[in-house]
Amino acid sequence: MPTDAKPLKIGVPGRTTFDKFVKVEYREKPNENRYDGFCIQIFYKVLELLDYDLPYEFNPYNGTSDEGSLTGSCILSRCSGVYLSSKPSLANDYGADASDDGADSAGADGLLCTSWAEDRLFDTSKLKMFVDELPDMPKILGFDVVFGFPKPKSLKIGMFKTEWKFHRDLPATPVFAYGTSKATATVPGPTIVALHGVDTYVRWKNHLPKKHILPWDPTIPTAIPINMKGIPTVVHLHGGIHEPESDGNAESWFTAGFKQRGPKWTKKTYRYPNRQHPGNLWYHDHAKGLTRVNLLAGLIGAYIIRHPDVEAPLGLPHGDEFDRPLVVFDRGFSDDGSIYMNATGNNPSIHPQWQPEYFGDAIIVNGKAWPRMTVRRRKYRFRIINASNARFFRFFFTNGLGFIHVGSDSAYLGESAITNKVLLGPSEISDVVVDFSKSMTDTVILANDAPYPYPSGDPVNELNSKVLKFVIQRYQEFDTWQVPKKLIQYPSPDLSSVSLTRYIAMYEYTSDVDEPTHLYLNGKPYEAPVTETPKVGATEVWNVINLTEDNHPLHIHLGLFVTLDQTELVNLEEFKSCMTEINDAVKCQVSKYAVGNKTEVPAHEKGWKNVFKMRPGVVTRILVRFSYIHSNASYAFDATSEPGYVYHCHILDHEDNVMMRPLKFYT
Ligand SMILES: [Cu+2]
Repeated sequence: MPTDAKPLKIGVPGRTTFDKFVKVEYREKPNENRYDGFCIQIFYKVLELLDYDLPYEFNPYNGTSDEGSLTGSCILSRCSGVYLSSKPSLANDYGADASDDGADSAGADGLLCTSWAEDRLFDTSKLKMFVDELPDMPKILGFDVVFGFPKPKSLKIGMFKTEWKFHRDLPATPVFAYGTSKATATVPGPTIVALHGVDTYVRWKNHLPKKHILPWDPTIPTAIPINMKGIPTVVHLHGGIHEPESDGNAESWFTAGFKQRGPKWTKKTYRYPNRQHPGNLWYHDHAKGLTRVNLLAGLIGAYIIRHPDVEAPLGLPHGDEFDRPLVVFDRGFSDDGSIYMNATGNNPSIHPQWQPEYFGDAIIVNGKAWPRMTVRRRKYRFRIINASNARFFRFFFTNGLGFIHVGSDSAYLGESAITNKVLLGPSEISDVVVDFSKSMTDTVILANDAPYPYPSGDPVNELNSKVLKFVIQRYQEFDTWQVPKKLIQYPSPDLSSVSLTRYIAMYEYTSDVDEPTHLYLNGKPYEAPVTETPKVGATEVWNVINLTEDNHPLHIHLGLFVTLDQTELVNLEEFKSCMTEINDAVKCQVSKYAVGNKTEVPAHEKGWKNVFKMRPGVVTRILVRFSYIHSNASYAFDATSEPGYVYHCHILDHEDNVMMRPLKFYT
């Protein structure tokens, strides 16, 4: 307990007697990077822990409580650390084992967020690998066909709390899952198949309960509904080119029945016009400060835009049997089968729960841990989505079989490319063809050797180095499918049309004990006024300067980009200290430092992408286009409306705290 801590009694406003008390101790250390709602959020967190129902509407934003006068003291205090000090009986109420949590003395019975019962981490090595068949998620068509003509379709897709079997020998896991009903909801959710040029409307419906199944952290900027009733969610279609109102802005969240809505909520039914190039997208939650926990809980699904006129002539493997999405992510489990998430932050006195990266040892493909798939001895197409929070995968086949790349993220490549390894950062998509007729063996394991965190973290182990086993049938099959060298040609990036050059610097901040506390883009919190304001239709160059030690997969909403070059910074510490001081790449003479080794962009990443892995200590130059890449035409909707878009790191733990900035368009 810090020496400058002061006790603060809180209770439930509006009640004259409190049947439960907690004491929150806090430090009066203003932290400019935090924002005003901080203590209110702590307050709500405590109430959640105590399972309180507030008796009447209490507005945390104007602090009008008459009793307990919590808000006044909170706003004054600007806490930077919160400790829960309780009567012994209270600890029993929510299962915290105070002696275990590392809180140090001075009457602190436990850190606030260790009060989640921390079940013991299940030993995943007990799970036998390759015993569950690889599932195919249910498919939902995003269009109707009337008298032979495709027509727009309206879908209703819910988010449900249900249970999911991640492995034959693991108890059923409580999850949040997308589906058309609770009974049919799956993790990942159904694959939506849309048609180019035909609108798909989706009403995303939140049927989630009042409380989250995972520990979240109120000390990072987080969507918190009034009275803590409900779980904020909002769906983003990753890779979609659509209006801002349908983009799933982090502050457009809503709770069950749309009862509560975030400050930037606009509408119930989202419109996906599907006017863009064909390819692979995925939908997932994007609620402010809850993205990492909502995705961990299971709110993930694939979305494919097909354009038969353009795609059929390619002759790639097709049909449900031979063209399969593979949604891959890592999870840890508790003994009771629930998803394990470390409930104690790496800097618990600053963020009780937040950790800079989530990793689990079990590798899940289409909802099963280390599944197996029996394949015929011929070509298959796999649309591989890395839906992990923070884990990079470097996939390879244990028998040397190769990958023939046809697409990257949402777009086809201009030319197919062959590799033996595929490095995918969180949220990246690789669209590959695998020719099992070339296999010298009858079984092969899709494996992973990416250190975590990437690139300089731990090496993979026995568990997280395995992904999926293919059992290949003996008989060679006749196979007319092919992978042409030339795929789909889009207008190439044109440097002469660049209207603006931007500098985007990535910063990580650490505590006294040298543990990450938060990460920012351009040294700014998400709430700071928008600084990236491109014109609709513009082509811009962004110099992304990674001043951290991690690789960050940067994702831009709406726009697609081509990576031009990657150049190492020399005298990095000198440049970094200038940037830390004045946060201005031009004044710090970035061009003087960006003169080191250049890394070639691999052939399979040379196309139009919406995520790129920003290497540490490197300036990555990308050419971003804010128009349709297949036609260069301007968007078929108003991209300038509220609430705008965002761009962010797709390591979800970074995105939540808060490596994300607004992106607003003008004409
Ligand atoms: Cu990051």
